Amino acid sequence: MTLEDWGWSPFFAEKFQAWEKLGYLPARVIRGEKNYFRVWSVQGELTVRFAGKVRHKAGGRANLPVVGDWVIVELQTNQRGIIHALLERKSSFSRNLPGTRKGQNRIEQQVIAANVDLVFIVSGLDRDFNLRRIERYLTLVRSSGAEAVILLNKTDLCADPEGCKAQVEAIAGNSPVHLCMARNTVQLDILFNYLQPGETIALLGSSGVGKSTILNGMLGEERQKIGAVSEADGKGRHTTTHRELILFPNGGILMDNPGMRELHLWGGAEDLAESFSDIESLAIDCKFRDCQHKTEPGCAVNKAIESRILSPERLSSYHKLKHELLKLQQRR
Ligand SMILES: Nc1nc2c(ncn2[C@@H]2O[C@H](COP(=O)(O)OP(=O)(O)OP(=O)(O)O)[C@@H](O)[C@H]2O)c(=O)[nH]1
Ligand SMILES: [Mg+2]
Ligand SMILES: [Zn+2]
Repeated sequence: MTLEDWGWSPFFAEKFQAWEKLGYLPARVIRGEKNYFRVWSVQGELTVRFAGKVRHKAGGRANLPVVGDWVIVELQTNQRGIIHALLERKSSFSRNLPGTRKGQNRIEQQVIAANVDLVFIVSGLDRDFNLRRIERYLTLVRSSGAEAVILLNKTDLCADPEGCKAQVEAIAGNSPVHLCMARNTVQLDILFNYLQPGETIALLGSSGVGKSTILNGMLGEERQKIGAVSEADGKGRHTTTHRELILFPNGGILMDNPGMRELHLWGGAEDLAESFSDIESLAIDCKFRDCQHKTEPGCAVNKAIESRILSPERLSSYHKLKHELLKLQQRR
């Protein structure tokens, strides 16, 4: 195994130069535990902690290492080490972690993962199927700089998979959409086209959609634990609890992720330009430059709804996400 297998590239090598003289090693975070990380370096797998000053200097959670990051490690004995710094990220995706502190609503950026090239957005064709959620994921992924591929899994539980696929294609822009039944691994063959040496693909989606089943199917071994979905509400039980990078023997890296309960966007309203490019290009013909596509006269977007070119649900999803992003922008 080489660093390149794990995604090392000239981008990181350049940032690393300053540290090389100190005798430190670059390493990729492959799994995060509560108080330590598992990383991969040329010395193999290591267990590392970070130096107190790293936490101190970070000045916020967004600057602390997450799975996928490249870190600077000082090697100790027994495959242990200390993280001294985080190398600049090529890309990262974040969500807003809303919460309250002392009764005040607060916002906090949570970096979910770093240096991801491509995301498989996985959706189940059972009760999980929800176009609006897919739009939300697409906005998240596009704002991170990664590419998206949509996987509609569990075709065996759906009466009309092709019909669902067509609905998703209508909102997916340039992202490819594939149908699969993960338990039948032959159906996963097409996914190998996306696996490239040194490139990282993250599996994202709600709990129970089959992310870990897809990973195991592609790998050909029961690497990740699989959990049944609840009979009562069709939801998963959060079987995967850790993000983890898994290297494929013939090259390529897959990141399994826990199912996300809530997905609040982190970014700006401009992040909708790609995930809602259909609406944004219709808007060019609105009478008013600052048309909000609500009740304004001469609104080309609402006209598209009347002529059934655009669905009203998609427009209200656009309004909702835009509102969420604008509110976030104001509060930052
Ligand atoms: N019927 C059917 N079930 C599937 C398919 N793929 C996965 N499953 C089942 O769906 C359930 C959830 O699968 P997991 O792979 O654990 O789901 P996950 O997305 O990793 O879930 P979390 O780890 O909780 O986020 C398991 O019972 C799988 O056997 C499929 O194509 N068809
Ligand atoms: Mg899982
Ligand atoms: Zn308009």
